[in-house]
Amino acid sequence: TYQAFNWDEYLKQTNSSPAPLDCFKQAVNPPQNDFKVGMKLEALDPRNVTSTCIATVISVLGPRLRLRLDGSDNKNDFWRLVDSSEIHPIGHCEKSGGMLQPPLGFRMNASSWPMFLLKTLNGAEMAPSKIFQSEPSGPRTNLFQVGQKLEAVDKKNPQLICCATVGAIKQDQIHVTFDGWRGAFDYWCRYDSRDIFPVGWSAKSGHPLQPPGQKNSTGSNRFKIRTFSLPSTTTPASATTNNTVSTTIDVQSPEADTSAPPPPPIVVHLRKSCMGGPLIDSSL
Ligand code: MLZ
Repeated sequence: TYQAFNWDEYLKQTNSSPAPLDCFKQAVNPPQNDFKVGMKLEALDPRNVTSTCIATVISVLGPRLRLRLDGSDNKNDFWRLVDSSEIHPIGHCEKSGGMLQPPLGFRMNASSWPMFLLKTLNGAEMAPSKIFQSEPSGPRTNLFQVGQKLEAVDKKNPQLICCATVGAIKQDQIHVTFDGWRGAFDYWCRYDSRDIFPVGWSAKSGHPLQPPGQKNSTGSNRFKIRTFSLPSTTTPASATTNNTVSTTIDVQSPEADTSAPPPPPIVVHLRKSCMGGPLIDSSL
């Protein structure tokens, strides 16, 4: 069975406190999710928030929906809470005097939009209004304090909610830092962002939670994780092409018998677009 991350133990280990509930613009009890895959609704285009588009539910995860704008490609899916103010039942836009728009990057000629809209809505399963929930009001000011723990969406992997810490505060913004990931995923957001949640929210809502990443070397982990950095283009040892970087790495482990000759270095070739995973610090 799925073992939820143990926040209590982690808070003790890290001698830290969770950010209190009233810091967040989130319902105290996570909203129920009655949306089903395939249902259609209206959503603001995340890449062009002045336009309302038709979206389809691609998947559901706890109180969140993975959405794709009709007429868009499958590379621009986005996630919304079921109590987001950015989603509405079909008909909402027109009722409020607006017009449904093609998504940014509409796959077809703009002139085919009216016909596309008719076809995409014809016979579609429309999400009923009763399953939409109103957005919670949220705090009037930034109540966060540096060092407090929280759960936060990893914007680079937006299906993930991860263990995080408030790293800094500046007026209405907080710096969300991801525990054990050396800064590669950190971001600034407003205190009332819908992408941050109180400790325990995932467990309560049936959403998976990503535990902290593995900090390098010093910990008492059974396996010492060794990280290495991608070479910069000026590193003489590296070969660089349009798409890949290559570098040599010494593979002697910290526990190795130093009287024995070191093993030969290994060469790795990495596609530049590849994040590389936790062993490669691509931020350096
Ligand atoms: N597979 C990815 C996930 C990283 C998730 C980090 N979240 C803060 C990686 O290993 O790079």
